[in-house]
Parts: sequence; structure tokens; C-alpha cells
Amino acid sequence: MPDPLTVTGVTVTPVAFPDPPLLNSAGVHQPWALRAIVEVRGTDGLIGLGETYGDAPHLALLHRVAAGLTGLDVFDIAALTRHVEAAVGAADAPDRHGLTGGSSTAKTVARVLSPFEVAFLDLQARAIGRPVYALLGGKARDEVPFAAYLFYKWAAHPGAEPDEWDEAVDPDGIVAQARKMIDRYGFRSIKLKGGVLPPEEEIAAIQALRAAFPEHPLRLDPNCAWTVDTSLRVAEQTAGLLEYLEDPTPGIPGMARVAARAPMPLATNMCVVSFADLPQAVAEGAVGVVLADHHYWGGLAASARLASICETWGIGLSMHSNSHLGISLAAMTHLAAATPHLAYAVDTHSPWQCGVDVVEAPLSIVDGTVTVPDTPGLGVTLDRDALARMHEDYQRCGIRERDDTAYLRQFQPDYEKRRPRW
Ligand code: GKR
Ligand code: MG
Repeated sequence: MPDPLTVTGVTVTPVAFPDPPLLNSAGVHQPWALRAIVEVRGTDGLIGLGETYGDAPHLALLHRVAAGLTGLDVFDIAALTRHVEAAVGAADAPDRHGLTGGSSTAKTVARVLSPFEVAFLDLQARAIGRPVYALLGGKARDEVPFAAYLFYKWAAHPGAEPDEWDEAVDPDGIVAQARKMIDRYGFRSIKLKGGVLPPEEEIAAIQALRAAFPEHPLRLDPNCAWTVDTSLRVAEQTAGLLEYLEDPTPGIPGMARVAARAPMPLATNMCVVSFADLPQAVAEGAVGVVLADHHYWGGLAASARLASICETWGIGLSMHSNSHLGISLAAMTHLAAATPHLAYAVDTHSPWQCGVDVVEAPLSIVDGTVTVPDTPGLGVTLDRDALARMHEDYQRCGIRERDDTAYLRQFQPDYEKRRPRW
């Protein structure tokens, strides 16, 4: 019997990286996006990596968990889960922007568990010299397709220099952004983040995208900015244009009313965000596609379980993204590689990172896909200089929680987050 591989230490490092002024139904992205990098060291000297949100309440819970992990068997995810449940207790650390569903202790446990589970799997896989996808059931595809994720945006954060992505506040701006992103990365699917302008203007943007990119599947995601009636009107006017319409309206009952008459499937990362949401969503026929996201579904294995449930109930599977770095991109790639049911190109904010990363050689998107790494673990290595720099940026940037609404209010004091708005 070989010696067990146990945890000898855990480090949680908050980092910040520049984020362009991307608009959504909650407000606008702040100048810095926050992440937390989790490193789990094992008795064999190897290190497993995880990445998650960097907001202060979440960070406090990560530190609480990290403090008690030494000595745990790296192959015992059940013990890790029990430890996280005990450390989180009754705490509830929701996302303030509310773009990934509501809050509860169970959801908080899932969010806090995720980066540790990913780091444990990375460590397990490194220890046996196999890629993480091998622990998730094996590789169903060699390349994972990702989608061009377009945003309405300002040219610059107020008072700052313009970023490399230009202003996009109308159909021409959105088409120009799509061209630039597709020229650089070769994406073959397009998602437009909506819920920013009146629906007619967003329909016009979709029509312009269809004219400019006749072959690319299109998605529109207004993050619950519309009433049921508005959603039905938009659905009718975009019939034949969208592969799915994402979270047009709040709540499972509202989504079910839209789904009953919409000509395209409805997708969600807002009304089905935990296992407890699934029975009602299935019973009411509210969604045709669920967006998995290992960061809040409780990790990679839990996301694979979600995939099986969706397959059983005839629900499609796509993948959600928030601002992220290269450890998350690698984790998303391994999950997608090992999930045959994932039929849609995966969302990613990668192009919005503008080249900043915590890993030495980030996986790259070429022809719209990431080639699944066959090297041990997640296949990415921490760049310690970058980690130190990005931690300094975190300390200096003054932002401790993502709050798109409060940031927009600095420039539009009468701005209110209303969902639905139209
Ligand atoms: O980055 O502004 C954003 C997105 O709106 C993100 O926060 C959402 O959670 O991408 C997400 C979505 O699909 O709803
Ligand atoms: Mg969404």
C-alpha cells in the first residue's frame, strides 16, 4: 500500500487584472476584475491549482477553509466537502451583481468548495501523471470550441486611456467588435451580452450580426432585463436567428411562460444555478439549455453530474463564464473535454483579459477552439512573478467586491438596477 498523498499546505492569493468597461443589466465592469488563486501542496512536493472569485466575503471563507486542510488525503474529496461545509457553516456569500443566481448556504458551499476540488483533482492527476480529464471519465473531444462573447462597452473607463477594444454602443460597434474578436481567435459561435439597450436596439444588433456572419450560431443574453411579454416579442422577432435565448426574464415560472411560446430554446445561468433548482425547472419546462459553471456548481465532478441529469431530462448543456484567468480556462477545457453532452461552444471572457494571466503558458484559442492538453494535471503552471505582480495590483486597486451597479452610479447617479427593466 503506497503512502497516502496528503495536503501539506494551502495558499490563497487574491489577484486583480485590468477589465474593460463591459456593460450588462447590472451596470458596468469596474476597472479591475478580482480572482483568488488557490495552491494546494501535497506530500510529494507537487502543487494543485484552483481559481475562483476574489470578492472579500468569498475570500474570507476560502481562508477559513484553507486553514484546516493540512493532513487531508488529496484523494478524499468527500472529506474535503465535509470540511468545507463545516467551515462555511451558515454563511451566505452571494455575488453582488446577481448574474449567477441567488444566494443560499448550499450555493455558498458549492462556490467555496469548487477551487479546492479543482486543486485536489489537479494534484491527483499530477501525482498519477495523467490529465485532469482522465479523472472525469476520459476525453470525449480533442478540441473544445469556445464562443466570441461580445459586450456593449465604452471606449474607456472614465478618465482612463481607451482600451484595445473600442466603443460598442450600436449594431455597427458590435459587428466591428465581433470581426476583431473572430479575426484574432477564429471563433465560430457568437454570444451577445444584452440587457443594456432597449430591446429593439439589441434585436437590430443581432440582425446586423446575422448579416455580417451568416454561418455563426448566435445567442443573446439580457440577464433577465425583460418582462415575459417583452421576452416573447423579442423571441418572435429573432425567430430563426438564435440558437438559444439566455435568461430573458427572471425566475423559473416566468421563463416557463416564455419557453412555452418561444420558437427557440431558452438557456439559463440565472434561474437554474444549483441542483435544488432542477426539479421545478424540469417540471415546468422552463429551460432547454443549462449553462454549467464549475465555479458555482461545486467543482468539476459536480458539473459532470449536472451534465448527466440534463442529458437524462433532454436538456441541452452549455457553459457559462465570468471574468477569469488561465487556471479557470484550463479547468473549463478539461470539463468540456470530458463531457460528451456539452453540445454548445463554451462561453469565455478570455479575450477581455487583454493578455494578462497568472499562468506561464495559457491555453490558447485558435480557430475558435482550445486543444485539450494531454500533460499531467490541468496542464498549466503558475507564473510566480505574474502572481506577485497581480497580487500587488489587488492590494493597490482598492476594489474588494465586484459591484457593477455601484460603479455605474459613479457616472450616472440616477442609475437603478431593475430586472426586468423593459
Ligand atoms: O461579465 O458582465 C459579465 C457577465 O454578464 C457575467 O457576469 C454573467 O454572469 O456571463 C454571464 C452570463 O452569461 O450571464
Ligand atoms: Mg448568462
